[in-house]
Amino acid sequence: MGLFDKFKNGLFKTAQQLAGNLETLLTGATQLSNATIDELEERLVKADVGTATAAAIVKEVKESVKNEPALDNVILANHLRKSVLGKLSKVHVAANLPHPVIILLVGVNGAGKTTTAGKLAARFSSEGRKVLLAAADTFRAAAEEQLTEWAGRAKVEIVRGAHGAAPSAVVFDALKSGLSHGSDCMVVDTAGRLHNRLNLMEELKKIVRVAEKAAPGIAQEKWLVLDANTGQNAMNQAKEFHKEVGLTGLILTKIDGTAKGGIVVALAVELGLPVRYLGVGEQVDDLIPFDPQMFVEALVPITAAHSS
Ligand SMILES: Nc1nc2c(ncn2[C@@H]2O[C@H](COP(=O)(O)OP(=O)(O)OP(=O)(O)O)[C@@H](O)[C@H]2O)c(=O)[nH]1
Ligand SMILES: [Mg+2]
Repeated sequence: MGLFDKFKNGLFKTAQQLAGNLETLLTGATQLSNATIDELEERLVKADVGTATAAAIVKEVKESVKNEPALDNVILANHLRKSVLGKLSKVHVAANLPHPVIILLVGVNGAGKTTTAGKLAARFSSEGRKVLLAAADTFRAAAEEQLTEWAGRAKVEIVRGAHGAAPSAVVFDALKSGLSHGSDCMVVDTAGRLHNRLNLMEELKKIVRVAEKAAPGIAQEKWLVLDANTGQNAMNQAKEFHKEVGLTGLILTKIDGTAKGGIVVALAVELGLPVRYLGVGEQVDDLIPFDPQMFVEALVPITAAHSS
């Protein structure tokens, strides 16, 4: 399946809810009425774009369609795409990462960290990198087993600690071992933690410090893994994690199962953090590098808007 099809499939539910029916929005009118504007804003909010960002988008669309002599669904869809794209492009960064790089995956319980660690390992390995997985979720024995299975699937090395070992100690050993064996991409899976649990956030900060000590001068990415179904609480999670460890990116998982994929836009705009990847399923290749252009094209499908 091509990359754009993955965006389309992953965002299908959100697109249906947001724009799948643009023709019912315009109902043959060639101008945007206030009622239509309100309806568009409501759809954006329902897709979890967030009230402030939704308001900003409709304001822009309203302005930009003013000069259209004969508005139709296709033109409206294009203006909507352009507005969302403008916002996403501002915070987007290119996907290439330095060699070597450490990627720390953090987030609340069940967000998809371990699955994402496995998918990333497979992706980077297929790109020719020497990848190492670090099993720093020592909280549950099953977590290490789960990551070990992913290491097998991705055919990459894994470093695990003794059960109950301090996660920062596992990270230290893993990074030291990775660097001495020439790994150029070390992906660290951490235990799920609630953003408001102080002791767990302290533990995370310690992991970051220890990683800096074990691999001084090596680029460290800190990506927050978020379940796209979380709703606006995702914003609180992201703000807290960002405040504590200084995030460098976001990964939104389970996009495939939600009609609320607009949260991607809300997070990028309100936090100014780049979205790195989207998780669109449970299989190893169900992780797509974020591309703002493909994202908006999948989010606001033109074909669906054609039929009026
Ligand atoms: N549909 C879908 N399911 C996903 C995706 N990513 C992860 N999952 C599923 O979500 C569940 C939780 O994933 P994990 O990777 O174990 O989450 P975690 O953040 O490591 O969880 P803890 O370690 O318990 O905090 C699993 O059943 C995954 O298969 C995705 O992009 N799409
Ligand atoms: Mg996990």
